[in-house]
Amino acid sequence: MRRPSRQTTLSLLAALAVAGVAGIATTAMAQPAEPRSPVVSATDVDGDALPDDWERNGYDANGDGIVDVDLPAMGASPDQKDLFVEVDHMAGFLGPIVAFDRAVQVYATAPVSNPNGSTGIRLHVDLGPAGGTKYNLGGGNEVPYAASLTTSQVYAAKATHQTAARAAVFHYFLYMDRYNNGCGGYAFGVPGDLAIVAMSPVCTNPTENTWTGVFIHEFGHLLGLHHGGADATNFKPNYLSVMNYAFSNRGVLRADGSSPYFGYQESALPPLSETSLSEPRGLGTPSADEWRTIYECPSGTQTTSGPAGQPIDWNCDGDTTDTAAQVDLNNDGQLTQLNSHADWYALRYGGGAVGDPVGTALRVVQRPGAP
Ligand SMILES: [Ca+2]
Ligand SMILES: [Ca+2]
Ligand SMILES: [Ca+2]
Ligand SMILES: [Ca+2]
Ligand SMILES: [Zn+2]
Repeated sequence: MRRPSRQTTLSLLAALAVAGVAGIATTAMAQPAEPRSPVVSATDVDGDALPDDWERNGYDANGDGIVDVDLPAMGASPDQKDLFVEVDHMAGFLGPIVAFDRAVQVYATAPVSNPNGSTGIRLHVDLGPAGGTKYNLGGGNEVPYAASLTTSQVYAAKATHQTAARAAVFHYFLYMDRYNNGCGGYAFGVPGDLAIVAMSPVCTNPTENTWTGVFIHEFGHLLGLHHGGADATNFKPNYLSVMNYAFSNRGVLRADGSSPYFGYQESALPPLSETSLSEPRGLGTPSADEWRTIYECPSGTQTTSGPAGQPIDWNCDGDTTDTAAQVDLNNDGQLTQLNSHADWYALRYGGGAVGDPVGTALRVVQRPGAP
């Protein structure tokens, strides 16, 4: 249902990633249900899916008294949210380290609160030796080069290059040349523990923003976010998140023109009804004035608004006074209600094997009232 004009406004990366979306569902359905009995409970005060015991004493995967993954030595604590990511790469495909600096900053400034009274999520990046002193937690490594990997080869790479004990703690990214002969980012599971970034010069020319956006976008999938937050509806103008393809490569646009935001949306904005749009309302709340949004005119032209709490010319007729405009703002061929989402408070930290001890089926439980 996409008009040709849409494709011309998308970067190649995003266009290719569209193809990946269907694959995510297919992949997820193809996975057998995880065996989860007997279920053992462990407390997780900070709600990051890593049991307090691991964060306090380290994780001893086989119970031999030797810590296999020393979480506290790597900076974790049981009273603040921690996210661990192991990043392996093919030579030449890791991208700029500054993209990881920017990601660390985005999570550090997340609005989520912690039991220790702080806000923010500590992102611990393990690139191995490629990360120098800053991002080397001893697990990241270079993997053998291959021009393109299939899905089963990606799963095999994780199994080969990440230890089982670490898989209970670290999400896993593989930076590689091409995936199924294409480029883009791809998350295997929403939520999940495995994603790839395939930025081959054969089919894309990523900027620092692209490298930053693709990592945070794919990590968002691993943390349970879809392209519309809780739903898969893409390009919603009231969804100001790097999960939205309108912002995944360029970031969410700030009204004052300063650097775009490569993160997730904090508060849900009011819904937009595409059958009866009020232009004077804009995005319906003064807090939206901090941002500009992107929507599609009836002509098929992608348009950027002014401060989005102000009136917006949804039907692109030159005024901002229409009170019942009908416009397919996200160009999905339907007039529906578009719902926003409070991303940061909905993150699921325990995707895939993260938080589950090797060979057992521990289910982490949060204390009542834990964030
Ligand atoms: Ca924890
Ligand atoms: Ca923690
Ligand atoms: Ca108008
Ligand atoms: Ca629509
Ligand atoms: Zn995506």
